[in-house]
Amino acid sequence: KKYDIAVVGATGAVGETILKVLEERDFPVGKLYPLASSRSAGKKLEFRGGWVEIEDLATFDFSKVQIGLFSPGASISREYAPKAAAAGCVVVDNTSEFRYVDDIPLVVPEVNPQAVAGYKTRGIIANPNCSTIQMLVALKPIYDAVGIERINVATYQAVSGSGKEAIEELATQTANLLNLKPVEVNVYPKQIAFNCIPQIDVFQENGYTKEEMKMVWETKKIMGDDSILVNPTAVRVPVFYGHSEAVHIETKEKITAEKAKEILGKADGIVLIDEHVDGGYPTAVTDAADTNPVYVGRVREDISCEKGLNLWVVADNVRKGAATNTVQIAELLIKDYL
Ligand code: A2P
Ligand code: 11C
Repeated sequence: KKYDIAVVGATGAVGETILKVLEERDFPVGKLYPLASSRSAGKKLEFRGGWVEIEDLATFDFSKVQIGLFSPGASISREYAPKAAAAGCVVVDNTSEFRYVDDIPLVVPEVNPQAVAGYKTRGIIANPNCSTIQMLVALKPIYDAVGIERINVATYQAVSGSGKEAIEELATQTANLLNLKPVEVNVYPKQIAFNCIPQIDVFQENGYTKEEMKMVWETKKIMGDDSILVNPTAVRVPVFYGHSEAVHIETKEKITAEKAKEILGKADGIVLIDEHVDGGYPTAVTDAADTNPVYVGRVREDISCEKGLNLWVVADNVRKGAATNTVQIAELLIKDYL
């Protein structure tokens, strides 16, 4: 059986990767409708060796498709995802718009695949934030084994998380600085080339940024456990693709690093790289970029805390953090529901 699919935001950093992942995973696509703004309508893009014309989201009839994979930005999803769902299209939405709505499921296939069933109420499934997805893929096997009380996490996030303009900003600033030219700052509040910025998304009333609070809210919802405490610091770094995270957890029962590695080494979606030698750990650029797994390394018992465990977690934010997770959700939908 084949499914007609709309990819909304098909010209964006995530949309383009969704198209690639659909091809790579041989998703049973019948007719593909790439949708974007009127600026892109009429242009063509390549899919499975042929050329497909981009259509204008504003005038698209969603009754023509069974599944819509959305990543056009929150305000556009707010307007069009409910319209698509009302036309009978099941929406998997990558934006933050619907993640905290009670009757809309928020799904990481390795963590809470059963939640997909909740799509029936509103016709929409939300895809979590990239930094939450990779952290929870890494922590779920440990949570299942010994429970987790508290997560302390510092992120090192790539510019591709902010879309194509940000990718260009890092490239241009870097080239200008190396050529002794002045830099222009547009996308980020400060220079990103050769720098680290401790702000991702807007500030909230409590002094945390929205990216940080997303990790708090989404962890509780996806794990189905309101008691998990999360203390995040989210930092933008001059990396193009791949978010890294230093994750420090306190478990309910003590787990040794050795046992944790044994469990992680067998878990779905995880590649464990953990040797105590130079380079015996994963990094964003050399391991994760342009691949689908979540990589874990530097697994250590916390020397300052009895039930503490430390991990280094890396994944391609545009793939597992967005496009791949979206396509995996669509795979669960067609396997069990559509
Ligand atoms: P377009 O290229 O036509 O502007 P990114 O996050 O990488 O910047 O990508 C955003 C994606 O969302 C692009 O595909 C972009 O299409 C699409 N998009 C932005 N605004 C709209 C809109 N008003 N209607 C439909 N698609 C939009
Ligand atoms: C970033 N996490 O790296 C953001 C990008 O909520 O889907 C994804 C924003 C979101 O900037």
